[in-house]
Amino acid sequence: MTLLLPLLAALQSQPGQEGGFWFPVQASNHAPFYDWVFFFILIVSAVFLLAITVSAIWFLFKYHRSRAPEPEPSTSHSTTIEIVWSVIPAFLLAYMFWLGFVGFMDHRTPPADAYEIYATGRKWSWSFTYPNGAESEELHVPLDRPVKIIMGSQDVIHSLFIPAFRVKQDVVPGRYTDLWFTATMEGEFELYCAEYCGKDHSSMQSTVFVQPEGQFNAWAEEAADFISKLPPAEAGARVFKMKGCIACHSTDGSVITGPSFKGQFGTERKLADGSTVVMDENYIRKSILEPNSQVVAGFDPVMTNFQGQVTDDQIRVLIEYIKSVKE
Ligand code: HEC
Ligand SMILES: [Cu+2]
Repeated sequence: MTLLLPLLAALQSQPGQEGGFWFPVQASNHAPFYDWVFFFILIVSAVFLLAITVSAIWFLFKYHRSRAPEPEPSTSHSTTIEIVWSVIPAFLLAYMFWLGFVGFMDHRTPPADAYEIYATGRKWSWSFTYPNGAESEELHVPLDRPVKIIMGSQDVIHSLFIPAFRVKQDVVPGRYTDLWFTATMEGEFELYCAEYCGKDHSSMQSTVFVQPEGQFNAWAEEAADFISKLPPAEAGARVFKMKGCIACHSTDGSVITGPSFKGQFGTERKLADGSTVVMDENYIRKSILEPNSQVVAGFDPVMTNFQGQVTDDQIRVLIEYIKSVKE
């Protein structure tokens, strides 16, 4: 063990460092313990692998038939060796199980006073909702305070993964899952979807911002009522990003999964059922709340259903934003 500890320390990333040989920075309460368990199991396994392989190869030569053509029939066994090689690994395995069990229980049990944030996964973006009603497409959390993320999906299975915090949990439609952590380092960290969820899965990334509690609260306050503070079209641009419309609709004329909105307001379009309709306020509202009721010709009916996911105020500023993207 005394030999292993310096080796463990060298492989692990240390607090305040840019990350270790294999892992990113340890930026949450979970990270140091999980990394330690990982490397402990890895090194113990490597030691046994080496010992077993080397002795197997050595015995291959030592007991080759050419050297001992007539094996001693009296060769029996050694009780001492058998006990040693059963009891020591048994204790090691029990210890590994114990580490895993303690870590798992801790991982599954958020502190009762944790700050709660709702996360929504959908093709192909994230949305986070805070207790004061603020919403953002990036995750903002206070430093040194337990945070519980309660997660749901609007469509398929996603998975929320923050490598620097060592947390990952599936996000499943029709039920809530959760995870918790205490961010222990100020800064920006990467956040990914870790479950293949369709065409643009690889762009379903975001950022975690960790700020001291005061700064975090100021941010949350500002984010909660930007709709009443900004001009409608500007507020709409933020809602457009926040709700993930931007993953499927461009405003520069390029077609992604859905039509672009550049210069579209007030123009006519053909629907898949052969009828035509003018893009006005009611059409946009209906497109958001019942996307499959009027499918634009030439597109697949794959738009997320935003019924219950956007407020009237948000729809109002979205309409103003779509009006504002002209040629
Ligand atoms: C998963 C991809 C996806 C997302 C996310 C998405 N849409 Fe769509 N949207 C589509 C597709 C595909 C169509 C065309 C087919 C149809 O009409 O249903 C469409 C059609 C529309 C239309 C009609 C466009 C036209 O030219 O007639 C509007 C308006 C619209 N979406 C608004 C929104 C808004 C607002 C959001 C965000 C709240 C959003 N969409 C999010 C895929 C998406
Ligand atoms: Cu995803």
